[in-house]
Amino acid sequence: EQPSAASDQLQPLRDLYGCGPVEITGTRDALYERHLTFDHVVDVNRATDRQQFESAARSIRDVLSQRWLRTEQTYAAVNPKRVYYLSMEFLLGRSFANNVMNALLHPAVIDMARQKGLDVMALTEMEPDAGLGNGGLGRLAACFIESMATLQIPGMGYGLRYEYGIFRQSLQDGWQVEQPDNWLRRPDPWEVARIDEAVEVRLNCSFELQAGALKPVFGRPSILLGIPFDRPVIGYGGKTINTLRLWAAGTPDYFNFQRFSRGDFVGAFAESLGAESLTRVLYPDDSTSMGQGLRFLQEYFLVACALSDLIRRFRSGNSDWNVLPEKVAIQLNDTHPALAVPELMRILVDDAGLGWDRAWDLTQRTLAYTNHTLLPEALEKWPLAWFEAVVPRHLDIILEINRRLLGVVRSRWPVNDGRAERISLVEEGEHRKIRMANLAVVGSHSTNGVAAIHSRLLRSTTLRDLAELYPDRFNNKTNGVTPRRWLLTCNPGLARVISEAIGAGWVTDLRQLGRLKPLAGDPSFLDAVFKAKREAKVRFANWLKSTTGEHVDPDTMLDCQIKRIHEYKRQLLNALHIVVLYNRLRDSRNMEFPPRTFIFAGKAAPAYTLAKLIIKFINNLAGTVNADPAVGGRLKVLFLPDYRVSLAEYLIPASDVSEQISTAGYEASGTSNMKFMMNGALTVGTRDGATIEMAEEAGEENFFLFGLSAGEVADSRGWYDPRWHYAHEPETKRALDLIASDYFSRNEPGAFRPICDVLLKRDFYMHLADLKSYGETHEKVGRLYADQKGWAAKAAINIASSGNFSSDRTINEYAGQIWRVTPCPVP
Ligand code: T68
Repeated sequence: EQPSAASDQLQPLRDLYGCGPVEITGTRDALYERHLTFDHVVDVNRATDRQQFESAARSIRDVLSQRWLRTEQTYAAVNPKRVYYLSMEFLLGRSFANNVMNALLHPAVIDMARQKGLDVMALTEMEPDAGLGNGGLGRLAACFIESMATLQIPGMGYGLRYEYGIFRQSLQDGWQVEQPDNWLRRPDPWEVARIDEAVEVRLNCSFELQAGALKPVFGRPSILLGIPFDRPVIGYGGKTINTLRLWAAGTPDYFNFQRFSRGDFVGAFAESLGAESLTRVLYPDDSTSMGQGLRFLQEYFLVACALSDLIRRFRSGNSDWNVLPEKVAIQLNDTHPALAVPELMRILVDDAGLGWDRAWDLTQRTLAYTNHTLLPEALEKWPLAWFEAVVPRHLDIILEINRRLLGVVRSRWPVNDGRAERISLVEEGEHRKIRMANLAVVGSHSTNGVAAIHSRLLRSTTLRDLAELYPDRFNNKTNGVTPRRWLLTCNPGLARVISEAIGAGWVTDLRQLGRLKPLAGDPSFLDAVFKAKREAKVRFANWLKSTTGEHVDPDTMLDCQIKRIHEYKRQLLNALHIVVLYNRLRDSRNMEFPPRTFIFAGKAAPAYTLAKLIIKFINNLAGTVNADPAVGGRLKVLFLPDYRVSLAEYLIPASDVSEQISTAGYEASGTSNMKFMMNGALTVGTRDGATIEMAEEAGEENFFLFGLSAGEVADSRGWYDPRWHYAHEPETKRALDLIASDYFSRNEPGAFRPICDVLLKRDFYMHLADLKSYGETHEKVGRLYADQKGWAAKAAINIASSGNFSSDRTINEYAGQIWRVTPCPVP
């Protein structure tokens, strides 16, 4: 049942394995059964879905093992420049379908499933999401390592092997409830533990468990073990298989031998248990730096493990320290791994014995930094006292960097206008702090933002003084997403329509989607696009029904806002507009109105009280609207619990409308915006992040842009008054009055008071300023949706214009302009 284009895609597989060392045909069935029999010791016919999944995944890994080995052997032999992507988060989601697809084993798996009567869908549902990230930043890291493998770039990801990923969200009475995500409860079939490659991390403190919590004990030096767990990262076509190396904290055997031999058996264990909890859990905050000591330790642990590992690899192929920047590029995903600056300096000065200037030059030329936010509350600043307690040598190094830095600044700008204080790595005050963003900019050769507007604002506002000091360092790399996961695998119907029209080359060269543009006037193509959308909607509706019991009508317009819950992302603007629509529908029963389903999904940081109240509000709104007969099924609101990668993979292909409505100037880039565009949704959005560039590609006439620009937001800060809108816009007033009247909180009087207060007293994110134009834009959306052909044509133009937003394009830019690495094909 594969289209001819897809069977062409098999040719590389035949080339690869046909005469290679792995004989797939004939042995692959045996692989699967062997795993059931020998790993699980279970009758093949009585295996559970989970056992089937584990065995299938293990047999896929078996097929890939030699290629994975060969990749590393090739790098070791060729000694190319390598890239290391350091990130506290890799939001991988599930791996099964994508590994099968990228290895081109799709037909083989379908074949085998048919023979053995396996339900591949049921089997893939057995894999838990690897939720090792909060949102965009972590998912970007996952897309980037996939693109590096596809582009045959010698790249490696370094992260932490959290035992618990992002919490699982459920709803109780409309409120978010967090549950631990014990994703490793059952063995993960993809990972390989490499105990032999463990590294030591030296700290000036040790750990103790006090009342179940990890507490550092200062002044007592200790050694931790970093144990690497490797996961294969399969490039499309299966030629290159790179590695994602995740570190788990452990204790060396000899760790507390003395205490142990003194007879304090239990005490010795308590300490080792303490150390091991370092990588227990991912911090669930995506937009504030919570300033937790344990997080600081996690960040240092990642940096120390990664640098020790990559320097060991570098030394095994190179004897001259001076070639470090020609052989190694290290990308810092936000400031979270910014301790790499003093750590690399420490290695070069203390361990390698280089002089300061030499070490500093090598450090800067090796490191590069990506910024992901303009929100001041997200910028990391760590107490100087913690450096002193945990990594005192690193503090010395940072202070020496700062002394030299301020010398340069003062000689260039002799007039004291506060510039040196702003640039300083140290924020003065009662509790002195180290500014991690300043450290990252100063200690690297490149600082990039993640969309054009974001990079511009970084230069002109947040990092202005540093940009004036180092103008050549600042650059932009607009984000992208991998089309393998976010189109080919998650939307097979649309992928087939595209491949039938222009061939399958788009899978690794997304720009080719541009060739669809002339087809936006071709009725048979538009019909095929429409059918693929309808098919994806039915698939999503069935999946939702079977997993949550919730009903979605595929004949309604699916309008989605799925992302972390945050004031700046303005889920409240969407909700207010729904209240406006609700009021209109109650007023007139025979208003022209295409039936709409508004879908929300997203997690709130557990300590972000207002974000949690926003979730509660959306759920109460849904309860009222969905039950009101006056609405007559024309409006439905759903908040889907536990937003995660695998949910997005079902929902995005099914969506008609993508909500990208952040206050202009606050969303660094956005990446779900790109996924929706590739899957043929139309965007309702502000001129923010990468949405601006997407609209430029598609033409504004094919986008629904509205609201204040970033400049207008900044300019109106001084005089903006939300009450003006309340007083002058009747629908705005009516919506807010309805909320304040407890109409949506009859059993919880006053529950939404804080929301009304936020909107009417300050409205920092300017919801009310944009509500009117948002509503007008949605009226245009409704009118176009009634015209099925007109809608399909715009959807097709959007798909055809999304080619720039592949992470392959982004990675090519990083590789050429920042890392200066070239592909290293594996023979
Ligand atoms: C996101 N940032 C940006 N941060 O909000 C988004 N932060 O605009 C952008 O597209 C994306 O990064 C990729 O560049 C985040 O996702 C975090 O998740 C985060 C996590 C911990 C601490 C701070």
